[in-house]
Amino acid sequence: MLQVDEVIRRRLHSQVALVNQISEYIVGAGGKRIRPRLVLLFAGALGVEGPHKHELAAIVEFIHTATLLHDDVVDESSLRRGRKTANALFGNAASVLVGDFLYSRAFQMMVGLNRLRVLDVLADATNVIAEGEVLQLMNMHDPDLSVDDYLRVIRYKTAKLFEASARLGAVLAHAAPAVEEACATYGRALGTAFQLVDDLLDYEGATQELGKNIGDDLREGKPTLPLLLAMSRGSEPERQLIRHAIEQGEVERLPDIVTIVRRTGALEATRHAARAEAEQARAALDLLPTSPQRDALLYLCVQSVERSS
Ligand code: GRG
Repeated sequence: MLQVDEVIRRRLHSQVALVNQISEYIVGAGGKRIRPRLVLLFAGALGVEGPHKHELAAIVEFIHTATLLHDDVVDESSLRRGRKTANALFGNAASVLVGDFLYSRAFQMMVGLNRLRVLDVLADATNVIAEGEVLQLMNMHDPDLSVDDYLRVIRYKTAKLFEASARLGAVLAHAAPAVEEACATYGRALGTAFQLVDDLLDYEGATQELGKNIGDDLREGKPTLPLLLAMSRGSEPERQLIRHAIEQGEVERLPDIVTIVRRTGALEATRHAARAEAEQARAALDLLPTSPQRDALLYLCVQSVERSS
């Protein structure tokens, strides 16, 4: 990961001062770096040597960072990674445009790898991520969203980049198709678990620990699984309160809604769904030879679900 950091620093550079300022601001805030870790761990588990894996890991982190910059504009978020968001500090236009810079820099770097398959995987993944965001936009303020439609959004907007990161480790290793699919399955399931937990932490977490504001999802009228489950388990007045809050994007009654979500066991049920996904991810690793990297991937299954930030 130190080598990935070095690639990130080197490749962030631009002749344009504001590009450097904003990209260093968001990248400098850190982040968990899970997606690049997946590239390195799968590549390492399958015996890949050399610098290409560090370049590829930096590429997925750039794409991830571009999506965060765009997402915070779309969601009008003010806190990310424990700091003011780039849009809050530099404005929406600068944030979107520096997101574009990072996104296109990632594609420049992909071309440098000279592997059409890498371009293929990431062109598809980024297209699906964008579709996921549009689907989510269409679902806003809809308290009647089905659980299946909710799951589709999180598979597109979050799990797809996890899947691509894991798959690319196998692509670099020229792995057999069955092994590549097992890696992709791991990434998809882990990414789904990760987003389920992300959604529950919006009601369970503490702003300070999370580094972002709790209740943001409700403020935007996002019908996430904790709310969908609380509506199906709550009393009629509780259901009506949540319906109204989703429709209006209203956080005035957030404390009451948090109480309902907790009392109905919706958070525990969401974590349970995340554990089931993590179990699928774990099972996909059976096809990989034993190695320290495989052990780390097993550990990630637990950590992604039991995390509190
Ligand atoms: C630029 C390809 C492209 C698309 C733009 C706005 C948008 C379309 C996509 C947003 C997708 C998105 C932000 C999904 C949420 C994924 C998610 C869980 C982000 C948080 O990931 P962490 O917790 O973040 O890994 P850190 O800060 O740790 O890096």
